[in-house]
Amino acid sequence: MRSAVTVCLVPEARQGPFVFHEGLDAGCRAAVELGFDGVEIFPESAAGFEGSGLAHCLATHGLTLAAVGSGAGWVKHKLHLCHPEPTVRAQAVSFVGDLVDRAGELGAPVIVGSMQGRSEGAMAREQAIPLLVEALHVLGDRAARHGQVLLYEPLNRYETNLFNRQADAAECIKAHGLTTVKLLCDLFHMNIEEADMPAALVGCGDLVGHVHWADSNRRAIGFGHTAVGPVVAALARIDYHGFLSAEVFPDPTSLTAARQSVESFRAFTKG
Ligand code: LER
Ligand code: MN
Repeated sequence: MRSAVTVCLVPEARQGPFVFHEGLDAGCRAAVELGFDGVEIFPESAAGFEGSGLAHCLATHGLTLAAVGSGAGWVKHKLHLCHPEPTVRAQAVSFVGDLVDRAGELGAPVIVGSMQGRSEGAMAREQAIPLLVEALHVLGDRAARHGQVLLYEPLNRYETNLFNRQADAAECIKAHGLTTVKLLCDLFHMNIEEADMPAALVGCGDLVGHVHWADSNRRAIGFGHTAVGPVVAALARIDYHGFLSAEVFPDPTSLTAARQSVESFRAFTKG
């Protein structure tokens, strides 16, 4: 397993669960100094991302791009994939799709987390799920053109009413032949929704494509009360070799959260 840390490039997400907020170069430099293997970037859009000098920055620092978040489409533009308005849904697919292409060129997968949206108003959940599935097909196929998967992230009940538990999302992925989609298992969301986090991970098996390395209170692992040993043992049991990516609040500071994240990564993975 490999370690990663989040770098947020979106000022509107300053209060969000991301470790570094001081720009790409500062985030990459800190990640390297602390010994992370990779960074997970939360960019404003594909366009901003393209001009950000990310490829150069990664090469300079010898870092891997672990994944790219697409949530700015929601945070900045209120787009999502299950919106009642077809034009807004199309804009959401286009926003994520452009990121899939840019991230794909850099060898990384894109995350559909907040951009999945939720069913509300006249949009019943039974209508929203097929819209989500259709979008995952389109975006997953686009990722596959770059040799990547698309990462779908079940969120806790306060953020979506589409899929909250890993097993339900896995069932949907299998039932609809979404072969280019894998799960992002965020330990913060799982702590809220799963009865047994290790069992949930084992149940997903090779559908686990990425992990958000966050404690029960969304602080760095070790600053909350999740029993992480059995979680990491479950990941080892399913032969997970992907990233444990720290998507946590910069609490008490970015540096302390980052250091705690990488130290807990080493302690639990013996990495
Ligand atoms: C949102 O709560 C989250 O976990 C993010 O990774 C979604 O983009
Ligand atoms: Mn997450």
